[in-house]
Amino acid sequence: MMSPHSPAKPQTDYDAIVVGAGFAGLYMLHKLREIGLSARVFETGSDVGGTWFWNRYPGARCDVYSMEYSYSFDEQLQQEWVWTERYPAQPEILKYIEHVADRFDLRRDIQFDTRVTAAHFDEETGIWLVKTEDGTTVTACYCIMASGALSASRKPDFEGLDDFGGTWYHTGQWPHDPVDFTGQRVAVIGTGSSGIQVTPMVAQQAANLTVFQRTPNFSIPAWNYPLSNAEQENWKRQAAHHRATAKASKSGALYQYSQRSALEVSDEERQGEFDARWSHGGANFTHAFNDLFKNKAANDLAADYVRRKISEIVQNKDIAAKLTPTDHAIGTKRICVDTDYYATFNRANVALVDARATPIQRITKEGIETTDDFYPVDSIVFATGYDAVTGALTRIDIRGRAGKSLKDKWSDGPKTYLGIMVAGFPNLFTLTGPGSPSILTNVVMSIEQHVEWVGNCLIHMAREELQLIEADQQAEDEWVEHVREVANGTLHVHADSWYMGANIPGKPRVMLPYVGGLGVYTRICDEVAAEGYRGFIQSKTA
Ligand code: N01
Repeated sequence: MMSPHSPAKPQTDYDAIVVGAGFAGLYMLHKLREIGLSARVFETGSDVGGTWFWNRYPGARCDVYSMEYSYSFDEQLQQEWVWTERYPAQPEILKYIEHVADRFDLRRDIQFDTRVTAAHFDEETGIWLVKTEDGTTVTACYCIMASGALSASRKPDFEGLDDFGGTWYHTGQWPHDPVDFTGQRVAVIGTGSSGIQVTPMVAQQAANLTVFQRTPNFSIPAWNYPLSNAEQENWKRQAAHHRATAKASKSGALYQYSQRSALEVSDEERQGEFDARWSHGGANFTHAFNDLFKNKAANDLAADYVRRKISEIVQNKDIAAKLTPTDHAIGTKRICVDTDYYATFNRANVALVDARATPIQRITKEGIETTDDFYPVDSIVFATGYDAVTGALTRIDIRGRAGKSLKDKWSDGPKTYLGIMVAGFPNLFTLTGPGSPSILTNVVMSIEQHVEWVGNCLIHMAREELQLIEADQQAEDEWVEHVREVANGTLHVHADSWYMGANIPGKPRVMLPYVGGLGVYTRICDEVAAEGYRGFIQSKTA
């Protein structure tokens, strides 16, 4: 605990403004209260939840186990909450987040239905002026961005969409009332994690469904199941151990990380390992050997295994061939986890269009026109993804010293120190920002690490009577170079993925998250703090 009014602090409306009330913003608010700071959270949505507030599409489900995709900071919360399935569905995650908001009485400091449009640093006073859509400006010492890595949804600018006579949806902005596709002709555009989840669900309702696929993706079955009390209680008994193991791991999750190369084992052993991982389900598959992300020959063996599975599941040979990924190494685009995705293409009411061979030209009043055909539809589901990691930040007019905008600073790729602060932007924190492990991990663990690091940093500032903390330019340059170097040692950099910014026309081609792993990253952050916040400029006055 510290005094909320350390002598270094100027007069402001709040000590801290937090942008976003998802997993990150809620824990940040709780942490700020705990250390005695006043805070206001601004949230665009009408309630808490962030990603899980918006992604209400049928089939929306997390691909990290429910027991792990939850906060660990409060033991009672962790012990009391009961999950019902191995992988939690969106309504259950949202219910959990709402429960957390109630339990810690968080809503009273959150202003909903409020979009932040600008955040400007005033060099003279050393405070942040944060502006919301209704024109209000509030001031704070600290501006903490908890705006999410996958929150700036992206609907490609298809010509003619405004003329479409039916209804269209984006998976990331799904209506609150359930959508009924019964009897309809429906198109799903996009076959990433969202498209792969929504497709089997829509197929069960629609009269016919046409999936427009530009790039086939690798997907591993989830084999979701109801969690038994015994499994859950057993996990909870060992929660402390499980959480510590997850936090020290590469992905912040309890995968079985193999120590063997795929190239050093016999064909039988390799087959056995892949079979076991496939039957187990989920992203654990990509950890079957320790070189799948680094060595193309090793990766090809895993990719070929999944390709064979697709050809076994999908009955029509032409459709199976179209669904088979060939242009990227498995895992270098985010691996998908599905329930019945490939098998859905065996249904008589489902068709697949290769939107790379015959791209979508325009949308008309009646449907979708490709270069060689026309598809009449009543509804379109855009599962076309996000301006990931940086989009939610650059859509806000954030300005640091000398009025320099973050968007301009990042015009040739995001630059941060540790993914959490930016040179020239004092007292601005970016939770799970670019250059941190964020969405390459079980993001709740990454969020907890960031929130706790920021909390300790603010305690340090109060103790030292500091007004400002800011990434040093050289430290930032070195971190950016380190992030680049680690990424270049992996196959990730060869894929046209959203990790690489490749899904947004004109976005610089940079590996956005830090690939070094959560455990390694946490150690680096802890060392930096232990060395008196090495690489940060700290000042007592503005
Ligand atoms: O988005 P995506 P997402 N014409 O960017 C296609 C997390 N998540 O919402 O690959 C035709 O992955 C695009 O094609 P291409 C998870 O981290 C997790 O599915 O660019 N198609 C691609 O197929 C995930 O990775 C969960 O060639 C067009 C698709 O749209 C991240 O969110 C569930 C197109 C976009 O795929 C984003 O996933 C859901 C065009 N003009 C999401 N433009 C779970 O936990 C784009 N596409 C399970």
